[in-house]
Amino acid sequence: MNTATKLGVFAAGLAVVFGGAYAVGVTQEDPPRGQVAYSPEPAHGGHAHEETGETAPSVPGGLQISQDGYRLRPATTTLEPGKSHDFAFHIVGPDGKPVTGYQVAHEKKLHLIVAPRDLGGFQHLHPELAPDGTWTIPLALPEPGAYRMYADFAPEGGPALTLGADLTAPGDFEPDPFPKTSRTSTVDGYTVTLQGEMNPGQPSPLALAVSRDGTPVDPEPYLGAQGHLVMLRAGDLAYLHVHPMTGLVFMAQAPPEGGAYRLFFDFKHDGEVRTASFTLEG
Ligand SMILES: [Cu+2]
Repeated sequence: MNTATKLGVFAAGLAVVFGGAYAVGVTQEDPPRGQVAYSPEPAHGGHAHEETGETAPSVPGGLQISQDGYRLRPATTTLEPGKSHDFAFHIVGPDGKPVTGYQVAHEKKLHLIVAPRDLGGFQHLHPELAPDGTWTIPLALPEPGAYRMYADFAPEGGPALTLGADLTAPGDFEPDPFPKTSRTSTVDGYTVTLQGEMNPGQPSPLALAVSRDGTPVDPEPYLGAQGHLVMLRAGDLAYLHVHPMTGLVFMAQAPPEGGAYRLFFDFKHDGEVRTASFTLEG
């Protein structure tokens, strides 16, 4: 699909969702890392064959600990629950050495996401990079259980990748059931609603709205947009990329096979970042 077609699909999708109100005058924001603002293949590891119109089977991000010559190497994967640890990891490059040069995307060189495998929680962190390529961050796994960490980054001169690894907080735990479909989330007195459908295999515009005490709230700029949306798939915790479009509209791409997804929306207001969460199927 060429870019014009993609934009057409995007505009059509918005027209369906928003009754045409947004279909005119939508502009794409400057895409990070020089990629198109929306691409039908996963930005992380997918290989589209534009010249033939065929798309090879692609794997979403976050499912592999190594890919395209790069390997995620946590210094430890077992953390005592409920306690802050100085968590460290490396990204090892094709030369076998820790990567020290990274491209900036969404204002950071690397985004670290940590979520329990039942998706009943979410942390979005920005570790510090030492000159030798060591990433460090204080990290607490709140409760006993199995967790997934995601490193979302692009090395200088390399591909955008999301590598994933399991972390464990030892102890007895009861997994939470996967939350039912929900489009409204409340956090610290804020109500966040999500509009839009997850269309399998199609670019799916999703629009968020934030309010407090019934009054709309305009989130402050955060990570180069009006918020940051992450989508994790139920069942395997695939990390599915979502691109900011304009304002509080994001473009998600759900795999054609369908599935259930947990979405985590970070927004900033009164100087503090909060996370709203939703479940969508499609
Ligand atoms: Cu981040």
